[in-house]
Amino acid sequence: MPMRDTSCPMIAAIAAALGACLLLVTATALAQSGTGAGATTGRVIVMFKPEAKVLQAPDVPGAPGTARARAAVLSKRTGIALTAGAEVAERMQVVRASGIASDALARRLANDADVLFAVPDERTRAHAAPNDPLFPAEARPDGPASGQWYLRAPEGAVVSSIDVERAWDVTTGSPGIVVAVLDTGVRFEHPDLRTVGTGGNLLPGYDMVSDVDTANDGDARDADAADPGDWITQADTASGGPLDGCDEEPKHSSWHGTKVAGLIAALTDNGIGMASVARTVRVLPVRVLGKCGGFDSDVIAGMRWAAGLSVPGLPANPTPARVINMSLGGSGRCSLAYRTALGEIATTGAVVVASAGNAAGHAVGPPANCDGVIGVAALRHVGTKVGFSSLGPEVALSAPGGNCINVEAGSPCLYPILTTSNDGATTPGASIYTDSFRITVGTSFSAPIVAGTAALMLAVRPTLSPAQLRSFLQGTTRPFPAGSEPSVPACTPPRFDPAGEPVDQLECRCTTSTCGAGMLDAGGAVRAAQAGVQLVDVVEYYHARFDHFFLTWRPSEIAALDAGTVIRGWTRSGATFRAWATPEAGSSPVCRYYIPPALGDSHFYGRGNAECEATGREQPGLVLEDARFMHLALPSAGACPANTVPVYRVFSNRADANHRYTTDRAVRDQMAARGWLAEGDGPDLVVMCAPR
Ligand SMILES: [Ca+2]
Ligand SMILES: [Ca+2]
Ligand SMILES: [Ca+2]
Repeated sequence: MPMRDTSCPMIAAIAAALGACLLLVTATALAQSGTGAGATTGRVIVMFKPEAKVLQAPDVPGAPGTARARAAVLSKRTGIALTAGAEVAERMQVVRASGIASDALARRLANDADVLFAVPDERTRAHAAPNDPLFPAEARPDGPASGQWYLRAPEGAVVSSIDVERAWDVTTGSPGIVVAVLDTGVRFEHPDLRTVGTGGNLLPGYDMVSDVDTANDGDARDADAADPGDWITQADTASGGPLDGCDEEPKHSSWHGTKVAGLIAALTDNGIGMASVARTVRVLPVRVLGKCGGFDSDVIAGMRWAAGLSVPGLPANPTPARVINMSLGGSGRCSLAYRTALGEIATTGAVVVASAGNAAGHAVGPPANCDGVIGVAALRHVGTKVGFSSLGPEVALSAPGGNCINVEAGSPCLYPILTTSNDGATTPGASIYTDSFRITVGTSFSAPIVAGTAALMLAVRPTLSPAQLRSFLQGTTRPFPAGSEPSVPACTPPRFDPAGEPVDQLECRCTTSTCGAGMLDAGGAVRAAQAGVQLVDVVEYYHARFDHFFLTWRPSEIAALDAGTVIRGWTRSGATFRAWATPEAGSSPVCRYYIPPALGDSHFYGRGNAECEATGREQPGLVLEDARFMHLALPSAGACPANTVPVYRVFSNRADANHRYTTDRAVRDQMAARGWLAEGDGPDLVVMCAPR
């Protein structure tokens, strides 16, 4: 621990024993915590180091049992009367003490050489369901009585629901994560959406529709992404009309983008309307569709702009998206234009989610069939493929898409995807929610459920790459139900009749070659993201009086050093680099040794098992604090692997035995000019390699 670097040198002159030094530091910590109230009971979860001596503690008189024996040993060492609580894991247990608050007790125990960490044992509570009235199942005038069934936990016959409340136990999103919605634009005034400036989740976005007749807002591209309506009249599509050649019947405005945006980030737990998947993330509306849809060129320009790439003639996107939702598509193969754009977008780290299409079991079209895009097919509430959904090997996974149950005309749709909308038949009217009579079904609404989940995953771990997102989403899906309804056939890959026309496949039992890896499990996906690859920032501290450097990424150590109350004199040098907190492919553990006062009173970070073991063997006086303090890559003949940067190490060459680690070659050379010795391999003397 760094405190030995500071407090102990002064003590070391007086008290030869390291133990005395530790005792004094911890006593100081207790005094400063100021928690002596008699009624207080501290509860702390303690994790012991694998090599902890206390693990060998024999049963002590009056304290039989492993946990009690360990608590008794810790009591003796710390001078605090500890009682053992529940065991949590092999090396993890609860200890309690009266007269000290949990956080103060945790700080004291964390100083013990045997303790890997000690954290307050906080009281936890079940998350209440959000208070949005449309979320729960209940009878209501326009239905659906099933409410937002697709977000809740699977129950009874409803098996495809995504169980988002388990994800919300981990995160309710982050305003730092932006999801682009490439669609018809949005209605900014919807009370469950609203602009960021008025307390909502909608960013300004952009209107990318370049054809004025399609745009329906009187001009070509502009900065207003509001949806003016996409209704079509007979006159529009008549021969010689403005939309001649549009293969669509007259129709009312769809408010499609408003519906998609609500599923991702409608305001949640605000007492009105609906809940959304990703609750607090931002939606970037990029308008690419208007009357009769849109053109690939505007969609591709919109994708590129959304990801933060430059589009000629347009201002830069100030809020690049990490997730791009495209509830749209065409037919045929993924064009070279799409492939080129997707290749560029991949370099930005943005992930693209697209709906499989509503072609009744025909093949998936672009962009969902493009490499790297997460294509989403639609499920009925019972977990079968819903009739309208396209299918095929390009589908990554499936999510609810809404289904009505075969009901008579005029009777309510039972399982629609309820979301935000507008009641205007042509131009915008009042803000509404879709319901059992104004229904919302389609793969268009499966994709944003997946996109919202990806946004939650990024809120937990912003460093996730598109490949990792896909892997975690697919790897945590729930299997498709086997199905006991003999009238429902198994899905097959897209089929064609003798004339080469595609054959419809309506409701069918999903397989992994037709509906992707399985049914989205939002809770599982977010938990996987939380547990997965963990990059941490390693912060360098400097102590001017000792001319010592120290590194740590541990939040508790950073907090203590920054606060400067218990451990005085350390300031951030301003330098940081990244490390993996968990082992990754190609990484090696970095151990942390404490060099006791007699040998220098400092810390040493050894690279890989080889150097760590050699250090322990050759210098038995050193204390191995953590065999896997962090993980970095090793250079090969001084060269670092791709996507890593060199870490240089210099040695003070003084009795204090201090080392400094830096990714800055100039800093390394400055230290060398001061007489510190550079250590490492290759012509450039590289010791380790840090992830970018
Ligand atoms: Ca316009
Ligand atoms: Ca506009
Ligand atoms: Ca709401």
